[in-house]
Amino acid sequence: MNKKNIFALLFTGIFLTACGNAPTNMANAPANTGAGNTGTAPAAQTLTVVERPQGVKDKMAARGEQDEAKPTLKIVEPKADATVASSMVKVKLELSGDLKGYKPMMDEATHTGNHIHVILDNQPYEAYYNLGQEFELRNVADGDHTLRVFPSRPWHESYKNEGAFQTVKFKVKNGGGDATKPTTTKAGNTMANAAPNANAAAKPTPEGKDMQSSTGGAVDPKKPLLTYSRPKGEYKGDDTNAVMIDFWLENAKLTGDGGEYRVSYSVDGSETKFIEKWDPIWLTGWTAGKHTVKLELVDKDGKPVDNGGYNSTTREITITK
Ligand SMILES: [Cu+2]
Repeated sequence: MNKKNIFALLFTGIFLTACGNAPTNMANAPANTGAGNTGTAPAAQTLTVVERPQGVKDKMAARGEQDEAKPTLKIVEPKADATVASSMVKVKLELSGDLKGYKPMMDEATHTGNHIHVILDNQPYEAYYNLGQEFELRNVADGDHTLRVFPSRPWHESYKNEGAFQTVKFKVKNGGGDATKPTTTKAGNTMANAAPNANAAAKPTPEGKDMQSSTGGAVDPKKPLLTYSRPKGEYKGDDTNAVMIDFWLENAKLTGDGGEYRVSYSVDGSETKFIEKWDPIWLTGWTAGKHTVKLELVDKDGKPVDNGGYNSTTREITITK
């Protein structure tokens, strides 16, 4: 087990402790009897799988055939097995395939649009909109790294066609990156930067993000690989009604698709459930507060299938009602 897994387990443990008063009061207890609970621990919740929300169906209909596109990506930079002598790693992608009008681009009015999910190591993805300009992974720690990319829709559902998902390994050496010292060389994340500024318009600041300190797992790209994509971050308003679980699968077919694997999910450490077809699912019934979502690739018998630690991932999300 690597450090990341240990951390995830520890984190889950802390979370459970925080929401149960007695050791026997597990997160899937029928009622939250913890009258003394204070702070941000969420109330007991019952999650239910619901069909694709009407709002998403409407968006799909409005997009026409674009939703049937088969976008493919190529990672131009960093090159596979490259050594980068900088903590700022530029990602350059080429999009092709049967696009049917699919084009990553942020709509400045709604701050949504088609985009690429960019994942360094097993960190949460970053959204990348303008492929005409490189995406900057900033403050990347020295060491071996894994990059994963795949195209996504405005509501963050990934395209799942062959060639959509790409991955490379690379190394940062003498990059000077240090997680305790945020980089000062560039402006921050431009995704929220919609300010009409003459200079910015002439040469927009590249999209990018200060990365957490991490290194790549010992991933075998030929073995079954589960990539956690959604849910992520904070959900507000209508977005809290149904939260999508979405992931990418490489070299693994689920039982419902004629294969031998399943994806298990567990929210807040409660009962493990299984996804048997490679499609997103939507869960309703979320209570306000922080929640953990764990996705894991398992075999027919429910046993975890490891690949460099990436096939079991736990993320924290926040539901704001
Ligand atoms: Cu997204």
